[in-house]
Amino acid sequence: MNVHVRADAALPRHDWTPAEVEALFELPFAELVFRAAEVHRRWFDPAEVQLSQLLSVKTGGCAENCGYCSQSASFKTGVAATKLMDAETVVSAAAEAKAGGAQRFCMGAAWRDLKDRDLPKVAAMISGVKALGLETCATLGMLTAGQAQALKAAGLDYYNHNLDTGPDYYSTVVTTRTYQDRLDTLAHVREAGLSTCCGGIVGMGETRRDRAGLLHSLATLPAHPDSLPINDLMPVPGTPLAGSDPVDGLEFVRTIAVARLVCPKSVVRLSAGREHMSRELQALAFLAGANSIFIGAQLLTTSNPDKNTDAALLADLGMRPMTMN
Ligand code: SAM
Ligand code: DTB
Ligand code: SF4
Repeated sequence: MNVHVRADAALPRHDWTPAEVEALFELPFAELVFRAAEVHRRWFDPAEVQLSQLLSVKTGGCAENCGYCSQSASFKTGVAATKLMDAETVVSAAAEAKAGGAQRFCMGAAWRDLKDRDLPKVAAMISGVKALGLETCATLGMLTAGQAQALKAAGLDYYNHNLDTGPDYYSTVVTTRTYQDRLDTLAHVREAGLSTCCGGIVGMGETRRDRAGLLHSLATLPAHPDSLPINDLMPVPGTPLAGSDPVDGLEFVRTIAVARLVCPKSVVRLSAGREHMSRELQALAFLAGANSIFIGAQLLTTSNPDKNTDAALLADLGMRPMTMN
């Protein structure tokens, strides 16, 4: 392989075929991780990691039936439904997150779609968080084009809306919405000028082909996601997918590496699931191109490594918070 071929391999492409993405998964592990690490270095400082923190601003009682989710009203998971938090409560949680080192604050609501009646309160929390000097992210379910514009006007930087899995496995995971519904909201988000955060989950009983299908869908979007979260399923008792066979750690790292290769400029987040990963597995994921994590001991409803555990991990790996533009 000469230098020119390597440089080309790092350029973003939107014409990936499913077979090409599957072929990357089939590479010998060390070759795959090496290629991903090379591409990672072309666009990023590999010692830098972007730090986001989540808050569930409206928990539970959701009308969708996503088979992995603790917050669906369809499953008995013991997660109590709450009302939408007040903006002041959210802003003070964001201030704490900032003091703890978070760079981006992500507000999640267990909604199928955003209702216009909730927009003023959501806009107030977004502008309050933005005024703290944090990047803002929200994940509120489906949006209309007008709602995406209103969120942008309120100071929203990122909108998270995951494709979750490959198109062929989607209807096994959720039946109350379609892949196309997700793609439509993502189009509204992009057209409003918001940055996109879009990825998926592994460990839901899907095949490698489905994982490749997810990454193929992401890599062939009109614009690659700005942030690309790869979640390892947090199994929640009471949800249909809680008993799925866990994905092997090396296969998880392969998924991160392929994400890095097919979306070279995306910030790939080693997202949910770090709680049950060894330090060594997380280190491999960083080597394979992950450069973002959620910090804080709570994700939305499930747990995440605490502050001291993560501080020690990043110090031992010689990693530091990503420089912000
Ligand atoms: N209701 C909105 C939606 O679904 O778009 C926003 C919140 S939802 C909880 C955000 C994302 O979290 C989901 O798309 C899914 O990818 C991820 N997620 C939810 N439950 C999870 C779990 N148990 N393990 C891993 N990821 C999960
Ligand atoms: C994403 O991809 N993962 C985050 C965020 N986007 C909203 C959510 C993870 C949730 C894990 C399960 C829970 O805590 O309920
Ligand atoms: Fe609702 Fe989002 Fe959970 Fe699906 S993932 S049940 S849409 S909160």
